[in-house]
Amino acid sequence: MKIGIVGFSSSGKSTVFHWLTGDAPDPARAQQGQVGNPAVPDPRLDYLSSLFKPKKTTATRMELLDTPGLHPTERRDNPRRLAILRDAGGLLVILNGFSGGSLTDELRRFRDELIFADLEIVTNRIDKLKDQAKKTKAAKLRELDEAESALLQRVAGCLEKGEGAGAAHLRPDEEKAIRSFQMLTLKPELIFVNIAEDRIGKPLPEELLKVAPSAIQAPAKLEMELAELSPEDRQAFMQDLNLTEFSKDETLRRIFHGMGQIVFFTVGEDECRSWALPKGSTSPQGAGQIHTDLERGFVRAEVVGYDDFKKHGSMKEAKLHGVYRLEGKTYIVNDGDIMHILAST
Ligand SMILES: Nc1nc2c(ncn2[C@@H]2O[C@H](COP(=O)(O)OP(=O)(O)OP(=O)(O)O)[C@@H](O)[C@H]2O)c(=O)[nH]1
Ligand SMILES: [Mg+2]
Repeated sequence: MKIGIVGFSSSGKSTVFHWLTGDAPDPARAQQGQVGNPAVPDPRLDYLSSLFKPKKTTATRMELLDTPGLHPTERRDNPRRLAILRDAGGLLVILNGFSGGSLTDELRRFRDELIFADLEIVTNRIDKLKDQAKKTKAAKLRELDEAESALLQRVAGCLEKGEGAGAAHLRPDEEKAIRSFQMLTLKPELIFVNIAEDRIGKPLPEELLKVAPSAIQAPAKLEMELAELSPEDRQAFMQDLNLTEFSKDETLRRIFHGMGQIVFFTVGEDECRSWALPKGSTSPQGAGQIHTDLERGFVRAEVVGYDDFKKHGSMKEAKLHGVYRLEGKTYIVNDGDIMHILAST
């Protein structure tokens, strides 16, 4: 899944990108967006790997896209800048927590930019449909255009009120009908506050948590500098700064799950591996992540939850205690499931 790192200019997007991916931002690629692919660290995969001792352990990766910042005052160009996010699966919004401005205000202004960009797309389409209506003679086609137009008017109404398209409470079929517009305000969003050192260990302001309950924070610049030190020096610095845990792994996990993704595992002597899957997916869709043939020929999945497996310590014990089970096509995969797909290919 591609996750866009977004925000106003100089909020620290490239610093966060550098920290999380280990790739230095390349000015030559700043305008079209730079891509990095960090693995999603998971202690559960480490445990499985220590047990099965496979030849290879592979963690699922996510795709982070560093994007050019939005201009806070000259807003006319912002929809064009946001266009590179249209095919992203989610947004990681970076707020500047080191310059002393109001975070809530910054987030509100940023969301307004997304709304504005979506509104531009929707109104352009409505205008086009109006033009088309004048020319279209076939009644059936006109009906279709009118239905689309009515739906878009509803969405535009929300956007004009300063709400995201989600406020239109679209039915699944309606959401499908407007999917091709790749609306920014419908994408999963996670707020990351890039804090200064003096905010370490302090909670985020209540006011911000009211509008972004799952917001996370980290001192990205400091964390990045620490990552470049030797382990001993790092330990000493972290003690001085009251930093208890190196938060990169945790941050990557929060981003991954914040985008509505879960992982399931496959295990064996050859390979232990984590796979990404959108929350709510069925077992054949999970199989499809491994190979399209496995989705097409899906018969059943053998499934055991990670916690159940760990409690019993082996597949054999898990089977004896009835927690290792067979599931069919309608099974909804849980985060941490260990799966073995049975397929006819
Ligand atoms: N003090 C402090 N400075 C930071 C922090 N994060 C970033 N900066 C500085 O802020 C400036 C902008 O950081 P970038 O990471 O380039 O910001 P950006 O959002 O990528 O900026 P644009 O791509 O131009 O929109 C740089 O000079 C950074 O060194 C931080 O946590 N604390
Ligand atoms: Mg940048």
